[in-house]
Amino acid sequence: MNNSNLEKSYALAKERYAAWGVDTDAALERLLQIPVSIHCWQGDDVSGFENPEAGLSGGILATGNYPGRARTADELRADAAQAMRMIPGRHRFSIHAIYLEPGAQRVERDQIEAKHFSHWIDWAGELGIGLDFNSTFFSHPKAADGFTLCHRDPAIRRFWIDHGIACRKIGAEIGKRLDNPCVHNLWIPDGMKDLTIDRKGPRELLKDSLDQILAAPVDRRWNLDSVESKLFGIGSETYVPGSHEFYLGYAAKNGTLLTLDAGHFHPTETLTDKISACLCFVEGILLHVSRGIRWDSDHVVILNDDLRAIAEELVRSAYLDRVHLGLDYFDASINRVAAWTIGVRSTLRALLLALVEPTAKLREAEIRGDYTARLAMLEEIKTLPSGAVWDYYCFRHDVPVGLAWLEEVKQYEKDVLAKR
Ligand code: RNT
Ligand code: ZN
Repeated sequence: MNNSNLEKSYALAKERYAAWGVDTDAALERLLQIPVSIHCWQGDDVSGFENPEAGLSGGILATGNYPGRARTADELRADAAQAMRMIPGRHRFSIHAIYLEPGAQRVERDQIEAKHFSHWIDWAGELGIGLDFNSTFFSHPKAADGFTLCHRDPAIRRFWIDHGIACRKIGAEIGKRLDNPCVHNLWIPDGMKDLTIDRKGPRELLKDSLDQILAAPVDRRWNLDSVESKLFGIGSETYVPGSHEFYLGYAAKNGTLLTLDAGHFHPTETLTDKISACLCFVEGILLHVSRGIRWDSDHVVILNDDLRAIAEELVRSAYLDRVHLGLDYFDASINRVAAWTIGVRSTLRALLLALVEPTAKLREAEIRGDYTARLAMLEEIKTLPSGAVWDYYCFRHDVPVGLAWLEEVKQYEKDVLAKR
């Protein structure tokens, strides 16, 4: 589509929305202010650079063998930058502790420091984006038996506590150096495959481990800790000490953020209804937007009802200042740069749809008790010309409009990925 058609389509769309009392210009300005934390691990199937041959453990799984996986931090940064060139707006990037660049010497996870991530910090600084951090409690010999912070062996538990402390310090240093607070997420794979006798013991150990991690003096202005629950994992089907109740209680009591991952609940449970419930008791939430198919399969996020409902909840309830929006999926069966692009663009489109919703009208109908009008309007607005608004947004922010981005990815695949 040429530029003048894009602008004409937008002008018509703007008029249609105005008739519903919606200001699309204001919606687009708001959208530009919302950062999405893009997860690094889509780019290399959660391998990292500590010991990429070690293989992914912890009951999470990247399936597929599409060529072109990033094998070095430079490759990963180049791929992510390519994806960001196709995503409107300025976002954040989320790295894991195993994405360190220690140089010639191997550095153990309880010894890592911000200097091992200095390339990442410099890169983020150059791009003018914030960085988020994740401690890595998996893909390591000391996690091989399925326990880390809940380990009964005090030496192993100590090792992982020290890892958590090291990561919080790194988070604070990242935040300070970028002048942009870093969200540090903590997820552990601990759990039992089969019938479990002692459900209490590992939870008490986990609570004590977390208390020790949080007791380390770390500047809360620059590092925001968040704890992530899970219902089950592969190999921890029967019992996971870090369950939702556990972490909801922990976060509420200790003032941390709470991470809600879309794939970490029973398949009929959605994040949408948890956000307002949890925010009555915790200061803030980190979302791991993901898409589980039958299990926590971490498929690429798409613009489906679940994603739309999350975005609607954030916008309708004005939670965007208390919710950090992050992505968590990894698909190795398609072009990885495309996987990033699709997921982030879909997330932004979901936010846009929520921002151009005539929420005031819907709310009035609900308060009046006119549920007929509420349902009728909700159906009617589904086909308002939001596509024209989105295209205009991409055009205005110098990223490919429509499927044009795919051509760029194909070219990048030919020029860069295929040569790996
Ligand atoms: C695992 C958790 C966790 C990881 C990433 C790699 O089930 O969702 O967030 O996916 O940290
Ligand atoms: Zn997650």
